[in-house]
Amino acid sequence: MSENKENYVLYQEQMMKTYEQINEKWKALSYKKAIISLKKHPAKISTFEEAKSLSGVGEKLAEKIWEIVESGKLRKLDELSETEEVTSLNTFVNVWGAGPKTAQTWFAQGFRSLKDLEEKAQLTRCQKIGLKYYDELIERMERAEVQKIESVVLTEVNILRPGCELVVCGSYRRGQTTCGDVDILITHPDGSSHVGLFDALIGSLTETGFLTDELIIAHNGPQQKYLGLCKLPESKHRRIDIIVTPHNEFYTALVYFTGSGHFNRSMRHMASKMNMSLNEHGLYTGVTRNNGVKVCSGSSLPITSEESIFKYLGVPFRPPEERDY
Ligand code: DCP
Ligand code: MG
Ligand code: MN
Repeated sequence: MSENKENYVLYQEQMMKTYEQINEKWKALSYKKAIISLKKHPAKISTFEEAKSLSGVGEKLAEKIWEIVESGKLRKLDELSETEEVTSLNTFVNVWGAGPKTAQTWFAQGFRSLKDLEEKAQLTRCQKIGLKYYDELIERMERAEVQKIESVVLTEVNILRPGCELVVCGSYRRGQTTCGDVDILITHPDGSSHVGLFDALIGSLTETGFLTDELIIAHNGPQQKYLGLCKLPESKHRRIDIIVTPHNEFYTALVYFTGSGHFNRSMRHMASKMNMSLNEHGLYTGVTRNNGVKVCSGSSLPITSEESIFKYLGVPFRPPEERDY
């Protein structure tokens, strides 16, 4: 498999995603098969026959691959992207609280625009918030703004519980130049002083008007999670996620919350191959699975740093900036 993806692989991937989006499962699947063959193929496609000879690639797909090789474009993809269905679905999935399924349902109900949703759709409480701030939330923010938001939260944490540790995770920690939201992880190194902090913190940050809209508050084992919106006086509404964790789960929570999602999946996959299991709460050994289903949850390993997680998994340490895929 080559490192640089050929154009024809990229375009075929876009075709697959577009067909998935509009629920054309069979078409999506045929692209998926072709992509697998193309990736396995050792050489660049240089003739139409070569494309056609690949397993899973029939006449029609071969023509598309050949069109991309020859012209660098795929008209069908451009056509599809301009359809009302694809443009509506792309708009709808960006409403916070709506996924691909909801977007498809809205389209099937005849809705085409945000105005349609506002006037006619049955929206959940979260989706209403998502719609209200649609234009603001679609924008990513600069790192400098993330830092300002961090300092507002840190100041409050220091007032409520001096000695807490606070880390901004997510795309910010991975070094991206812009961030979709602010992901804040908080713990207290003494192992117990985090108790009660979550409610107090969310309470006072809401009272000051910094937190403007609550989306979800979740209890995830001993970790507490706030998903909502915040706003600096000079700026737009931004998405913020705050997790408070006991210190014994801090490093696994840190790896989880730093991501990327793809990186997390590959770490979990490596763990499962070693009869271990990794999640935001811990790393467990001696895990037994039956057809991928956990039968015995194993025992949790002592984790004292991010490095120790990599070590147990037998993989070289990767700093956050190298976890961006
Ligand atoms: N995460 C995960 N699985 C999920 C959701 C999140 O593993 N279903 C982890 C990995 C993410 C991290 O949490 O990197 C933060 O989630 P975000 O949705 O905030 O994603 P990012 O911060 O990576 O990107 P963005 O800049 O879009 O916020
Ligand atoms: Mg984020
Ligand atoms: Mn987030």
